[in-house]
Amino acid sequence: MQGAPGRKVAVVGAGAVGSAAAYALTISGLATELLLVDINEAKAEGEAMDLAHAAAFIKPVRIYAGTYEDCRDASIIIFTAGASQKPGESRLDLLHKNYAVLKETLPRILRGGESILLMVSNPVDVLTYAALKITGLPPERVFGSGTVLDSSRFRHSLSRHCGAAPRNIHAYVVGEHGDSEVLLWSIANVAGIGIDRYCELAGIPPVNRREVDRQVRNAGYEIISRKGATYYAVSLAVKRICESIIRDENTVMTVSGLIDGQYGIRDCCLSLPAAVSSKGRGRALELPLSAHEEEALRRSAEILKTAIKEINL
Ligand code: 6V0
Repeated sequence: MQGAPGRKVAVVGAGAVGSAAAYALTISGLATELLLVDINEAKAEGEAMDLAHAAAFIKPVRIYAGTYEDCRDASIIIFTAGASQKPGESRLDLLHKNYAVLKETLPRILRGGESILLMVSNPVDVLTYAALKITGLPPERVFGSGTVLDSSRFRHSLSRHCGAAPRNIHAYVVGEHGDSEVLLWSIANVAGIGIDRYCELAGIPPVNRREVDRQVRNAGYEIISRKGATYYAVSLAVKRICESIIRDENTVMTVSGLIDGQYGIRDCCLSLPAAVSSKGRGRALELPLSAHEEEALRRSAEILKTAIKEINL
């Protein structure tokens, strides 16, 4: 059975994140063909079988395990292969291991074609930059899940404090998906009303910014110290990005991609809000930030550029 054109999604790395993303995509009905690839072929096969056996409960989708080369005609390739953080490790600590995996596999996965490459493996910003250099693809077709997850964590915290639905909260985390990320308090709002004003109107105490910042920034570490890995929320972030691509939504999300001059930053990948459509990631939006936020964003970019230098691209 052949999938309808444009709806084949490949997941490289069938570990915790890759298989959870495949599960989210299976339930979503977005893909007509779902390919899983892992260096551990048995693992990819087992995951594919387990998902495919949901056939009677889901929309038609061909789910199977395959090779790197089978990815080439996919409309979206989700890259989740490589090492994950162990307790106490930062995302940047994974750089050398995961860059080696990327360098070895990407030339086999992509050869010309029209695929969009969605990077998830960490450190996602540096690996997105590396993937751009290795593939030579246009920047709109190579981007990372970036701080889409972190922005959701920010909205979750604000939602709980404000007693408002997360979808009524607009709040972005930008910069590195990692320790130097920047929570944009200056533009965070509930239904168009600034956070502090909203709390005043609702008769609730102001948000403890320092505490929310700490929770959002450390969320990954907190989960890893308890259960060893994080995969459910990120896999739904990945599914949401795929949805915006497949349905050509132009949903604005903080995906990570090449920055070409915004805030004076160039030649590195980091997250800023950008519209995601069937063409991929649109140009990053240059939002009005406070001086303090701009400075923190530039610092985050410097940290990422230093990491990029470490891998001699
Ligand atoms: P995991 O469960 O160890 O799975 C990784 C998988 O990659 C394993 O099944 C490996 O066999 C496979 N793999 C290793 N080398 C290769 C190769 N050369 N070719 C194909 N497959 C290979 O890790 P997990 O799934 O938890 O994490 C995967 C990556 O996602 C890590 O780098 C995490 O740090 C990263 N995450 C990124 C997040 C984000 O928001 N961007 C969030 C959580 C995790």
